[in-house]
Amino acid sequence: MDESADETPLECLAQHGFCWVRQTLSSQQLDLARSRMETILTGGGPGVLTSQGQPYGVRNLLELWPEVVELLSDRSLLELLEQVMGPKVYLVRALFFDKPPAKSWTLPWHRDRTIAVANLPDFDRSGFSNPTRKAGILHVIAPNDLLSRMLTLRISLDPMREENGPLRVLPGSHRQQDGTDEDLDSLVQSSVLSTQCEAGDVFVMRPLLAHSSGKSADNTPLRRRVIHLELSDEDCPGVGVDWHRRVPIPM
Ligand SMILES: O=C(O)CCC(=O)C(=O)O
Repeated sequence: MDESADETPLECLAQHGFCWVRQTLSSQQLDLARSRMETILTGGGPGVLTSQGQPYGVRNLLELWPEVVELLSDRSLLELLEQVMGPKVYLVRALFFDKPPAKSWTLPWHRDRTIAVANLPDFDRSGFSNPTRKAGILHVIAPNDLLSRMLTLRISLDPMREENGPLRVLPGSHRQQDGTDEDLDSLVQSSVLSTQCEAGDVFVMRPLLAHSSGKSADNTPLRRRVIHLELSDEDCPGVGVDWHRRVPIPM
């Protein structure tokens, strides 16, 4: 299920719902990403998430830093994207998460089902549901057939260890996509995988892979910064619906 197993990244993604592409960022790209994120976090404004005055995330990163797409330049990563999605791939939403050492947070088991859209679909006929606004941007729950073809890339800007609140996943759960998030609690048995990586590694996952987020240890000095990029090969998410943002990935 990781590089030690006898599986290619492509096989791992199909079978388990995720794979790793290691060391995709140069040290200059890492420095740039960390410094851009610091400027955005300290600048505040719509989309910057705070808890007790401490910024810990950004919702609308594509508005604030559309050039984030330029971080996707590693050949093996782009080849994998092309193998999975074809020659035309769009970045359709970008988020950022930090876990500041003294202000860690957790998330329960869930699948990512919301996408950012420019206009409301015809809910009666389209398979979309639950419109909400997040940081002023329209979001809807998307149908499984769209979500199951999308990919999320999580670029780590710090090493991720057990002590700084790693992402946990249920391998293979992207194939049981009809269950509710409540059902996931019963699936959480011995199969939970706690992910670990170095700065610059990219975790490639299907949005319907069940995942949760652990809490950092009380005394850790480590932050845990992740740029989260959602990709689709669709020009628009459904008939009569447009993506809120759609940035082509230079392949
Ligand atoms: O970054 C994390 O640990 C979790 C984030 C998450 O669950 C999500 O993006 O849906």
